[in-house]
Amino acid sequence: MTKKVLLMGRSGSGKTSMRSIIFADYMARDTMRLSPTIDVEYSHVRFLGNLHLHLWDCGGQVCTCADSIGLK
Ligand SMILES: Nc1nc2c(ncn2[C@@H]2O[C@H](COP(=O)(O)OP(=O)(O)O)[C@@H](O)[C@H]2O)c(=O)[nH]1
Ligand SMILES: [Mg+2]
Repeated sequence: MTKKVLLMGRSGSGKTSMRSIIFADYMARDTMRLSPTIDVEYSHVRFLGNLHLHLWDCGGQVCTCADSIGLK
């Protein structure tokens, strides 16, 4: 099964931290070093066996993000 996951929300709210901890085995303290996401960081992960997730980690610039995923 393949799913698209959009991580959207205010800059600094913890989207990239959440992605890094869940999918890239980051320790919580390592997220202190993350820099703000510009535009969209796309990645593909295989999760829980056969679940393919297309992760769209959107920056806080909502207009840019909406543009990137074709919402405007
Ligand atoms: N106190 C606290 N800090 C957090 C939490 N989640 C993320 N942070 C910190 O907030 C900052 C911004 O996180 P980031 O994941 O880059 O936010 P994003 O802009 O939504 O991707 C980082 O320094 C993180 O370490 C949380 O649940 N609690
Ligand atoms: Mg981010």
